[in-house]
Amino acid sequence: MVQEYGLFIDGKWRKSEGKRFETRNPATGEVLATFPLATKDELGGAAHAAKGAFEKWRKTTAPRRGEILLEAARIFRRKKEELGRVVTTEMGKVIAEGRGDVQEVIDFYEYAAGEGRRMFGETVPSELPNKMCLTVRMPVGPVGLITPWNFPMAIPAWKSGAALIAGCPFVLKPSSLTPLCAAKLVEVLDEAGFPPGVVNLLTGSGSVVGDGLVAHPDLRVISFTGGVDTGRHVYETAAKKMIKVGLELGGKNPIIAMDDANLELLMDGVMFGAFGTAGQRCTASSRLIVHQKIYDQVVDDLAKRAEKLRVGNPIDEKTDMGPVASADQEKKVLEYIEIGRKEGDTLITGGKKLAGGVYDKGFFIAPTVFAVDRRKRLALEEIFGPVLSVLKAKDFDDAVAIANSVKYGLSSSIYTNDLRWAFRAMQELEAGITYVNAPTIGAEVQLPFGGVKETGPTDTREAGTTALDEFTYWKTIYVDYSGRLQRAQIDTAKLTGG
Ligand code: UN1
Repeated sequence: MVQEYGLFIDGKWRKSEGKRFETRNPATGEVLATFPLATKDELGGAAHAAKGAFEKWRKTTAPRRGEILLEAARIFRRKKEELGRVVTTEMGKVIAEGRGDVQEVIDFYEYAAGEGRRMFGETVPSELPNKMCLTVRMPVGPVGLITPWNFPMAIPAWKSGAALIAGCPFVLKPSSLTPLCAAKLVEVLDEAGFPPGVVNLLTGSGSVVGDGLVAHPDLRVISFTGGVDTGRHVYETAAKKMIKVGLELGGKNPIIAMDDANLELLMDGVMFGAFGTAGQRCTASSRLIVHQKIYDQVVDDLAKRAEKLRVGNPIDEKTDMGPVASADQEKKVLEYIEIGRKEGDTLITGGKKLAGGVYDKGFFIAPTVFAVDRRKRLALEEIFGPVLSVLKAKDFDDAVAIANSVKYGLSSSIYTNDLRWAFRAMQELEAGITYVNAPTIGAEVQLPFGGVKETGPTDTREAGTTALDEFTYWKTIYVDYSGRLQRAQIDTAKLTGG
Protein backbone atom coordinates (compact mmCIF):
# COMPACT_ATOMS: atom_id res chain seq x y z
CA MET A 1 0.00 0.00 0.00
CA VAL A 2 1.48 3.29 -1.10
CA GLN A 3 0.72 5.98 1.43
CA GLU A 4 -1.33 8.95 0.23
CA TYR A 5 -0.40 12.20 1.91
CA GLY A 6 -2.47 15.35 2.16
CA LEU A 7 -1.48 18.95 2.84
CA PHE A 8 -0.61 20.17 6.32
CA ILE A 9 -2.53 23.38 6.96
CA ASP A 10 -3.43 25.05 10.25
CA GLY A 11 -2.32 22.11 12.39
CA LYS A 12 -4.04 19.32 10.45
CA TRP A 13 -3.37 17.00 7.55
CA ARG A 14 -6.03 17.80 4.98
CA LYS A 15 -7.33 16.22 1.80
CA SER A 16 -6.63 18.22 -1.31
CA GLU A 17 -8.80 19.00 -4.32
CA GLY A 18 -5.72 18.82 -6.52
CA LYS A 19 -4.45 16.00 -8.76
CA ARG A 20 -1.82 13.72 -7.27
CA PHE A 21 1.79 12.90 -8.11
CA GLU A 22 4.14 10.11 -7.10
CA THR A 23 7.50 10.23 -5.41
CA ARG A 24 9.91 7.44 -6.36
CA ASN A 25 13.17 5.87 -5.30
CA PRO A 26 15.73 7.02 -7.92
CA ALA A 27 17.76 3.83 -7.43
CA THR A 28 14.94 1.35 -7.99
CA GLY A 29 12.00 3.20 -9.50
CA GLU A 30 9.77 2.04 -6.62
CA VAL A 31 6.85 4.37 -5.81
CA LEU A 32 7.18 5.55 -2.19
CA ALA A 33 4.11 7.73 -1.65
CA THR A 34 1.74 10.07 -3.45
CA PHE A 35 1.15 13.77 -2.79
CA PRO A 36 -1.32 16.41 -3.91
CA LEU A 37 -0.64 19.23 -6.34
CA ALA A 38 -2.02 21.95 -4.09
CA THR A 39 -4.51 24.33 -5.68
CA LYS A 40 -4.51 28.12 -5.56
CA ASP A 41 -7.30 28.09 -2.97
CA GLU A 42 -5.37 25.70 -0.75
CA LEU A 43 -2.35 27.95 -1.03
CA GLY A 44 -4.50 30.85 0.08
CA GLY A 45 -5.69 28.75 3.02
CA ALA A 46 -2.14 27.94 4.13
CA ALA A 47 -0.97 31.56 3.87
CA HIS A 48 -4.07 32.65 5.76
CA ALA A 49 -3.34 30.11 8.52
CA ALA A 50 0.26 31.33 8.81
CA LYS A 51 -0.90 34.93 8.96
CA GLY A 52 -3.52 34.06 11.57
CA ALA A 53 -0.94 32.33 13.76
CA PHE A 54 1.56 35.19 13.66
CA GLU A 55 0.22 37.36 16.49
CA LYS A 56 0.19 34.50 18.96
CA TRP A 57 3.48 33.01 17.84
CA ARG A 58 5.40 36.28 17.97
CA LYS A 59 4.12 36.75 21.53
CA THR A 60 5.21 33.27 22.56
CA THR A 61 8.55 33.98 24.22
CA ALA A 62 11.66 33.05 22.27
CA PRO A 63 12.88 30.61 24.97
CA ARG A 64 9.50 28.83 24.80
CA ARG A 65 9.71 28.70 21.01
CA GLY A 66 13.16 27.20 21.52
CA GLU A 67 11.82 24.53 23.88
CA ILE A 68 9.44 23.24 21.23
CA LEU A 69 12.23 23.29 18.66
CA LEU A 70 14.45 21.35 21.04
CA GLU A 71 11.69 18.79 21.41
CA ALA A 72 11.66 18.46 17.60
CA ALA A 73 15.44 17.88 17.69
CA ARG A 74 14.93 15.15 20.30
CA ILE A 75 12.35 13.38 18.15
CA PHE A 76 14.69 13.60 15.17
CA ARG A 77 17.46 12.10 17.26
CA ARG A 78 15.23 9.20 18.23
CA LYS A 79 14.17 8.61 14.62
CA LYS A 80 17.52 9.30 13.00
CA GLU A 81 17.96 5.87 11.43
CA GLU A 82 14.41 5.64 10.10
CA LEU A 83 14.49 9.16 8.67
CA GLY A 84 17.99 8.73 7.25
CA ARG A 85 16.60 5.80 5.30
CA VAL A 86 13.75 7.94 4.02
CA VAL A 87 16.28 10.50 2.75
CA THR A 88 18.30 7.81 0.99
CA THR A 89 15.34 6.01 -0.57
CA GLU A 90 13.66 9.17 -1.79
CA MET A 91 16.67 11.22 -2.88
CA GLY A 92 19.39 8.64 -3.62
CA LYS A 93 22.34 9.84 -1.52
CA VAL A 94 24.26 7.02 0.18
CA ILE A 95 22.97 5.97 3.59
CA ALA A 96 25.86 7.53 5.54
CA GLU A 97 24.91 10.84 3.92
CA GLY A 98 21.20 10.18 4.48
CA ARG A 99 21.96 9.92 8.18
CA GLY A 100 24.11 13.04 7.84
CA ASP A 101 21.16 14.95 6.37
CA VAL A 102 19.12 14.10 9.48
CA GLN A 103 22.06 14.91 11.75
CA GLU A 104 22.19 18.37 10.18
CA VAL A 105 18.51 18.82 11.15
CA ILE A 106 19.27 17.81 14.74
CA ASP A 107 22.32 20.07 14.87
CA PHE A 108 20.52 23.09 13.55
CA TYR A 109 17.32 22.68 15.57
CA GLU A 110 19.42 22.33 18.73
CA TYR A 111 21.49 25.34 17.80
CA ALA A 112 18.46 27.45 16.89
CA ALA A 113 16.68 26.37 20.08
CA GLY A 114 19.60 27.80 22.06
CA GLU A 115 19.30 31.04 20.10
CA GLY A 116 15.89 31.40 21.78
CA ARG A 117 17.76 32.28 24.97
CA ARG A 118 20.28 34.54 23.25
CA MET A 119 19.13 36.41 20.16
CA PHE A 120 21.37 39.20 21.28
CA GLY A 121 20.82 42.80 20.38
CA GLU A 122 23.03 45.72 21.35
CA THR A 123 22.90 48.43 23.94
CA VAL A 124 24.55 51.59 22.72
CA PRO A 125 25.40 54.71 24.75
CA SER A 126 23.21 57.73 24.15
CA GLU A 127 24.64 61.17 23.48
CA LEU A 128 22.10 62.51 26.01
CA PRO A 129 21.95 61.84 29.76
CA ASN A 130 19.27 59.59 31.28
CA LYS A 131 18.51 57.98 27.98
CA MET A 132 19.02 54.38 26.91
CA CYS A 133 19.43 53.04 23.37
CA LEU A 134 19.14 49.44 22.32
CA THR A 135 18.38 47.18 19.37
CA VAL A 136 16.11 44.14 19.33
CA ARG A 137 15.22 41.61 16.67
CA MET A 138 11.59 41.58 15.56
CA PRO A 139 9.95 38.80 13.52
CA VAL A 140 9.00 39.91 10.01
CA GLY A 141 5.71 38.02 9.79
CA PRO A 142 4.52 34.85 8.06
CA VAL A 143 7.03 33.56 5.51
CA GLY A 144 7.34 31.22 2.53
CA LEU A 145 10.11 28.62 2.29
CA ILE A 146 10.94 26.97 -1.04
CA THR A 147 13.43 24.12 -0.82
CA PRO A 148 15.36 21.80 -3.17
CA TRP A 149 15.71 18.02 -3.24
CA ASN A 150 19.44 17.62 -2.59
CA PHE A 151 19.29 18.16 1.18
CA PRO A 152 15.65 17.21 1.51
CA MET A 153 15.52 17.45 5.30
CA ALA A 154 18.52 19.61 6.19
CA ILE A 155 17.63 22.63 4.04
CA PRO A 156 13.95 22.72 5.12
CA ALA A 157 15.32 22.47 8.68
CA TRP A 158 17.75 25.39 8.24
CA LYS A 159 14.94 27.57 6.96
CA SER A 160 12.15 26.38 9.27
CA GLY A 161 14.39 26.37 12.36
CA ALA A 162 15.43 29.97 11.77
CA ALA A 163 11.88 31.11 10.96
CA LEU A 164 10.39 29.37 13.99
CA ILE A 165 12.85 30.67 16.54
CA ALA A 166 12.56 34.16 15.06
CA GLY A 167 8.79 34.04 15.60
CA CYS A 168 7.65 33.59 12.00
CA PRO A 169 5.01 31.02 11.01
CA PHE A 170 5.83 29.47 7.65
CA VAL A 171 4.44 27.75 4.58
CA LEU A 172 6.94 25.23 3.20
CA LYS A 173 6.96 24.15 -0.43
CA PRO A 174 9.47 21.33 -0.94
CA SER A 175 10.79 20.05 -4.26
CA SER A 176 8.40 17.65 -5.97
CA LEU A 177 11.21 15.06 -6.01
CA THR A 178 11.33 14.87 -2.21
CA PRO A 179 7.91 15.64 -0.69
CA LEU A 180 8.11 12.60 1.60
CA CYS A 181 11.17 13.95 3.42
CA ALA A 182 9.37 17.26 3.93
CA ALA A 183 6.22 15.50 5.15
CA LYS A 184 8.28 13.51 7.66
CA LEU A 185 9.87 16.73 8.90
CA VAL A 186 6.46 18.34 9.31
CA GLU A 187 5.17 15.26 11.16
CA VAL A 188 7.98 15.71 13.67
CA LEU A 189 7.25 19.43 14.06
CA ASP A 190 3.59 18.60 14.63
CA GLU A 191 4.49 15.98 17.24
CA ALA A 192 6.84 18.45 18.96
CA GLY A 193 3.85 20.70 19.62
CA PHE A 194 3.97 23.82 17.44
CA PRO A 195 0.60 25.58 17.61
CA PRO A 196 -1.82 25.31 14.64
CA GLY A 197 -0.95 27.58 11.73
CA VAL A 198 2.72 27.98 12.67
CA VAL A 199 3.83 25.08 10.45
CA ASN A 200 2.23 24.55 7.03
CA LEU A 201 3.20 22.28 4.16
CA LEU A 202 2.08 22.58 0.56
CA THR A 203 3.28 20.17 -2.10
CA GLY A 204 2.78 20.93 -5.76
CA SER A 205 4.07 22.65 -8.84
CA GLY A 206 6.50 25.53 -9.04
CA SER A 207 4.08 27.49 -11.20
CA VAL A 208 1.07 27.26 -8.85
CA VAL A 209 2.56 26.80 -5.37
CA GLY A 210 6.07 28.27 -5.78
CA ASP A 211 5.00 31.34 -7.75
CA GLY A 212 1.88 31.61 -5.62
CA LEU A 213 3.88 31.81 -2.40
CA VAL A 214 6.26 34.43 -3.75
CA ALA A 215 3.38 36.59 -4.97
CA HIS A 216 1.09 36.09 -1.97
CA PRO A 217 0.44 39.43 -0.25
CA ASP A 218 0.52 37.97 3.27
CA LEU A 219 3.99 36.39 3.14
CA ARG A 220 6.70 38.83 4.16
CA VAL A 221 9.86 36.88 3.32
CA ILE A 222 10.63 34.26 0.71
CA SER A 223 13.57 32.04 1.42
CA PHE A 224 14.58 30.08 -1.68
CA THR A 225 17.32 27.57 -2.41
CA GLY A 226 17.65 26.33 -5.98
CA GLY A 227 18.87 27.25 -9.46
CA VAL A 228 19.89 30.72 -10.66
CA ASP A 229 17.11 31.04 -13.25
CA THR A 230 14.34 30.33 -10.77
CA GLY A 231 16.15 32.47 -8.21
CA ARG A 232 16.13 35.43 -10.59
CA HIS A 233 12.40 34.99 -11.14
CA VAL A 234 11.78 34.82 -7.37
CA TYR A 235 13.92 37.93 -6.85
CA GLU A 236 12.03 39.90 -9.52
CA THR A 237 8.60 38.92 -8.25
CA ALA A 238 9.53 39.67 -4.65
CA ALA A 239 10.95 43.05 -5.68
CA LYS A 240 7.56 44.01 -7.13
CA LYS A 241 5.99 43.06 -3.81
CA MET A 242 8.75 44.96 -1.96
CA ILE A 243 9.62 42.12 0.41
CA LYS A 244 12.79 40.57 1.68
CA VAL A 245 14.20 37.49 -0.07
CA GLY A 246 16.90 35.03 0.87
CA LEU A 247 18.46 33.38 -2.16
CA GLU A 248 20.85 30.47 -2.08
CA LEU A 249 21.62 29.64 -5.69
CA GLY A 250 24.18 27.54 -7.54
CA GLY A 251 27.88 26.97 -7.33
CA LYS A 252 30.89 25.97 -9.42
CA ASN A 253 33.17 25.45 -6.50
CA PRO A 254 36.92 25.19 -7.05
CA ILE A 255 39.58 23.23 -5.24
CA ILE A 256 43.01 24.70 -5.91
CA ALA A 257 45.81 22.14 -5.65
CA MET A 258 49.21 23.78 -5.14
CA ASP A 259 52.42 21.95 -6.03
CA ASP A 260 53.30 21.45 -2.36
CA ALA A 261 49.94 19.87 -1.46
CA ASN A 262 49.72 16.54 0.33
CA LEU A 263 48.49 14.48 -2.63
CA GLU A 264 46.95 11.67 -0.60
CA LEU A 265 44.91 14.18 1.41
CA LEU A 266 44.00 16.04 -1.76
CA MET A 267 42.75 12.92 -3.49
CA ASP A 268 40.58 11.88 -0.52
CA GLY A 269 39.12 15.38 -0.45
CA VAL A 270 38.46 15.53 -4.18
CA MET A 271 36.67 12.18 -4.23
CA PHE A 272 34.40 13.24 -1.37
CA GLY A 273 33.90 16.80 -2.65
CA ALA A 274 33.22 15.89 -6.29
CA PHE A 275 31.37 12.59 -5.98
CA GLY A 276 29.75 12.80 -2.53
CA THR A 277 25.96 13.09 -3.01
CA ALA A 278 26.80 12.20 -6.65
CA GLY A 279 27.99 15.77 -7.08
CA GLN A 280 24.53 17.13 -6.33
CA ARG A 281 25.43 19.72 -3.74
CA CYS A 282 25.49 23.47 -4.26
CA THR A 283 28.85 23.15 -2.57
CA ALA A 284 30.14 20.24 -4.70
CA SER A 285 33.80 20.44 -5.72
CA SER A 286 33.08 20.63 -9.42
CA ARG A 287 36.42 22.17 -10.47
CA LEU A 288 39.89 21.01 -9.59
CA ILE A 289 42.46 23.65 -10.49
CA VAL A 290 45.89 22.06 -10.44
CA HIS A 291 49.35 23.63 -10.40
CA GLN A 292 51.12 22.65 -13.63
CA LYS A 293 53.97 20.95 -11.77
CA ILE A 294 51.72 18.25 -10.31
CA TYR A 295 49.07 18.21 -13.04
CA ASP A 296 50.02 14.94 -14.78
CA GLN A 297 50.37 13.09 -11.52
CA VAL A 298 47.01 14.37 -10.24
CA VAL A 299 45.20 13.45 -13.45
CA ASP A 300 46.66 9.95 -13.24
CA ASP A 301 45.61 9.51 -9.63
CA LEU A 302 42.14 10.90 -10.30
CA ALA A 303 41.36 8.28 -12.92
CA LYS A 304 42.53 5.47 -10.64
CA ARG A 305 40.61 6.76 -7.64
CA ALA A 306 37.37 7.55 -9.50
CA GLU A 307 37.34 4.11 -11.08
CA LYS A 308 37.52 2.48 -7.67
CA LEU A 309 34.31 4.13 -6.44
CA ARG A 310 31.52 1.62 -5.95
CA VAL A 311 28.36 2.90 -7.60
CA GLY A 312 25.12 1.18 -6.64
CA ASN A 313 22.05 1.15 -4.44
CA PRO A 314 22.67 3.88 -1.85
CA ILE A 315 20.94 1.94 0.91
CA ASP A 316 23.81 -0.59 0.81
CA GLU A 317 26.47 0.49 3.35
CA LYS A 318 29.26 -0.45 0.93
CA THR A 319 28.12 1.87 -1.84
CA ASP A 320 30.25 4.98 -2.39
CA MET A 321 27.97 6.75 -4.83
CA GLY A 322 24.25 6.37 -5.57
CA PRO A 323 22.15 7.44 -8.55
CA VAL A 324 21.36 10.99 -9.56
CA ALA A 325 17.99 12.13 -8.25
CA SER A 326 15.71 11.91 -11.30
CA ALA A 327 15.34 11.24 -14.99
CA ASP A 328 15.64 14.99 -15.65
CA GLN A 329 18.87 15.19 -13.67
CA GLU A 330 20.23 12.21 -15.55
CA LYS A 331 19.34 13.81 -18.87
CA LYS A 332 20.96 17.11 -17.92
CA VAL A 333 24.19 15.47 -16.73
CA LEU A 334 24.42 13.30 -19.85
CA GLU A 335 23.87 16.39 -21.98
CA TYR A 336 26.81 18.08 -20.26
CA ILE A 337 28.96 15.03 -20.88
CA GLU A 338 28.01 15.35 -24.56
CA ILE A 339 28.85 19.07 -24.51
CA GLY A 340 32.28 18.21 -23.07
CA ARG A 341 32.91 15.76 -25.90
CA LYS A 342 31.71 18.19 -28.57
CA GLU A 343 33.79 21.06 -27.21
CA GLY A 344 36.89 18.87 -27.32
CA ASP A 345 37.44 18.35 -23.57
CA THR A 346 39.51 15.27 -22.75
CA LEU A 347 37.55 12.53 -21.01
CA ILE A 348 39.74 11.06 -18.29
CA THR A 349 37.28 8.58 -16.88
CA GLY A 350 33.55 7.75 -16.80
CA GLY A 351 31.42 9.76 -19.19
CA LYS A 352 28.53 7.37 -19.48
CA LYS A 353 25.27 6.10 -18.07
CA LEU A 354 25.80 2.79 -16.29
CA ALA A 355 23.79 -0.14 -17.60
CA GLY A 356 22.99 -3.74 -16.69
CA GLY A 357 21.67 -5.35 -13.50
CA VAL A 358 20.65 -2.91 -10.77
CA TYR A 359 21.73 0.00 -12.94
CA ASP A 360 18.82 -0.51 -15.32
CA LYS A 361 16.28 0.38 -12.66
CA GLY A 362 17.73 3.75 -11.66
CA PHE A 363 19.61 6.83 -12.82
CA PHE A 364 23.23 5.78 -12.50
CA ILE A 365 26.08 7.70 -14.10
CA ALA A 366 29.75 6.74 -13.84
CA PRO A 367 31.94 9.12 -11.82
CA THR A 368 33.27 11.34 -14.58
CA VAL A 369 36.40 13.45 -14.92
CA PHE A 370 37.15 15.76 -17.84
CA ALA A 371 40.32 17.75 -18.47
CA VAL A 372 38.89 21.09 -19.50
CA ASP A 373 40.11 24.32 -20.98
CA ARG A 374 39.23 27.32 -18.81
CA ARG A 375 36.95 28.92 -21.40
CA LYS A 376 34.82 25.84 -22.03
CA ARG A 377 31.29 25.37 -20.73
CA LEU A 378 32.31 22.51 -18.44
CA ALA A 379 34.69 24.92 -16.73
CA LEU A 380 32.04 27.58 -16.17
CA GLU A 381 28.55 26.12 -15.79
CA GLU A 382 27.01 24.28 -12.90
CA ILE A 383 26.28 20.65 -13.81
CA PHE A 384 24.97 19.34 -10.46
CA GLY A 385 26.10 15.78 -11.02
CA PRO A 386 29.13 13.47 -10.74
CA VAL A 387 31.25 15.36 -13.26
CA LEU A 388 34.55 16.92 -12.24
CA SER A 389 36.38 19.39 -14.48
CA VAL A 390 40.16 19.50 -14.07
CA LEU A 391 42.01 22.65 -15.11
CA LYS A 392 45.71 23.40 -15.31
CA ALA A 393 47.09 26.58 -13.70
CA LYS A 394 50.51 28.17 -14.24
CA ASP A 395 50.91 29.34 -10.65
CA PHE A 396 48.95 30.59 -7.63
CA ASP A 397 47.76 33.84 -9.26
CA ASP A 398 46.60 32.00 -12.33
CA ALA A 399 44.75 29.46 -10.16
CA VAL A 400 42.91 32.21 -8.29
CA ALA A 401 42.05 33.95 -11.57
CA ILE A 402 40.52 30.72 -12.88
CA ALA A 403 38.72 30.13 -9.59
CA ASN A 404 37.17 33.62 -9.68
CA SER A 405 36.26 33.55 -13.38
CA VAL A 406 32.78 32.03 -12.91
CA LYS A 407 29.52 33.79 -12.11
CA TYR A 408 29.10 31.81 -8.89
CA GLY A 409 30.77 32.23 -5.50
CA LEU A 410 29.56 29.77 -2.89
CA SER A 411 32.39 27.56 -1.64
CA SER A 412 36.10 27.26 -2.45
CA SER A 413 39.17 25.42 -1.26
CA ILE A 414 42.93 25.28 -1.42
CA TYR A 415 45.28 22.39 -0.68
CA THR A 416 48.73 23.60 0.31
CA ASN A 417 51.21 23.36 3.16
CA ASP A 418 52.48 26.86 2.57
CA LEU A 419 50.93 29.48 4.87
CA ARG A 420 51.39 32.22 2.30
CA TRP A 421 49.19 30.46 -0.28
CA ALA A 422 46.65 29.50 2.35
CA PHE A 423 46.24 33.05 3.65
CA ARG A 424 46.26 34.62 0.23
CA ALA A 425 43.53 32.18 -0.87
CA MET A 426 41.43 33.13 2.17
CA GLN A 427 41.74 36.76 1.05
CA GLU A 428 41.47 36.42 -2.69
CA LEU A 429 38.91 33.71 -3.46
CA GLU A 430 35.55 35.28 -4.26
CA ALA A 431 33.28 32.99 -2.29
CA GLY A 432 31.15 32.89 0.83
CA ILE A 433 33.15 29.94 2.17
CA THR A 434 36.84 28.99 1.87
CA TYR A 435 38.32 25.73 3.13
CA VAL A 436 42.01 25.07 3.67
CA ASN A 437 43.12 21.47 3.18
CA ALA A 438 39.54 20.21 3.02
CA PRO A 439 37.10 19.95 0.11
CA THR A 440 34.36 22.50 -0.61
CA ILE A 441 31.57 20.55 1.11
CA GLY A 442 30.78 19.89 4.73
CA ALA A 443 29.61 23.18 6.22
CA GLU A 444 28.72 23.13 9.94
CA VAL A 445 25.46 24.63 11.19
CA GLN A 446 26.89 27.08 13.71
CA LEU A 447 28.59 29.13 10.98
CA PRO A 448 27.12 31.29 8.24
CA PHE A 449 26.38 29.48 4.98
CA GLY A 450 25.94 31.34 1.72
CA GLY A 451 27.64 32.88 -1.25
CA VAL A 452 28.46 35.93 -3.31
CA LYS A 453 27.93 36.94 -6.95
CA GLU A 454 25.03 35.06 -8.58
CA THR A 455 25.04 32.46 -5.81
CA GLY A 456 23.88 34.97 -3.23
CA PRO A 457 22.72 38.30 -4.63
CA THR A 458 20.72 39.00 -1.45
CA ASP A 459 23.80 38.53 0.75
CA THR A 460 21.74 36.45 3.16
CA ARG A 461 23.39 33.66 5.12
CA GLU A 462 21.72 30.55 6.40
CA ALA A 463 22.80 28.74 9.57
CA GLY A 464 24.79 30.44 12.34
CA THR A 465 23.25 33.44 14.06
CA THR A 466 23.14 35.08 10.63
CA ALA A 467 20.18 32.80 9.83
CA LEU A 468 18.06 35.10 11.99
CA ASP A 469 18.73 38.05 9.68
CA GLU A 470 16.50 36.52 7.03
CA PHE A 471 13.47 36.38 9.30
CA THR A 472 13.90 39.36 11.60
CA TYR A 473 14.31 43.08 11.23
CA TRP A 474 16.20 45.28 13.66
CA LYS A 475 14.21 47.66 15.77
CA THR A 476 16.09 50.50 17.43
CA ILE A 477 14.60 51.62 20.73
CA TYR A 478 15.27 54.90 22.58
CA VAL A 479 14.10 55.20 26.17
CA ASP A 480 14.31 58.71 27.58
CA TYR A 481 13.90 58.73 31.38
CA SER A 482 15.13 62.30 31.94
CA GLY A 483 11.59 63.62 32.36
CA ARG A 484 12.14 66.48 29.91
CA LEU A 485 12.44 66.97 26.18
CA GLN A 486 15.99 66.23 25.09
CA ARG A 487 16.88 66.99 21.51
CA ALA A 488 19.54 64.85 19.88
CA GLN A 489 22.13 66.80 17.85
CA ILE A 490 20.79 70.11 19.29
CA ASP A 491 20.99 69.78 23.07
CA THR A 492 23.96 67.53 22.59
CA ALA A 493 25.91 70.29 20.91
CA LYS A 494 25.30 72.50 23.95
CA LEU A 495 26.44 69.80 26.34
CA THR A 496 29.65 69.13 24.49
CA GLY A 497 30.24 72.78 23.70
CA GLY A 498 30.27 71.89 19.98
C1 UN1 B 1 23.69 22.50 -0.42
O1 UN1 B 1 24.29 21.78 -1.21
O2 UN1 B 1 22.81 23.27 -0.83
O3 UN1 B 1 28.24 22.09 3.18
C2 UN1 B 1 23.87 22.47 1.04
C3 UN1 B 1 27.61 21.12 2.74
C4 UN1 B 1 26.31 20.74 3.40
C5 UN1 B 1 25.20 21.60 2.94
C6 UN1 B 1 25.10 21.74 1.46
N1 UN1 B 1 26.46 20.81 4.84
O4 UN1 B 1 28.00 20.50 1.78
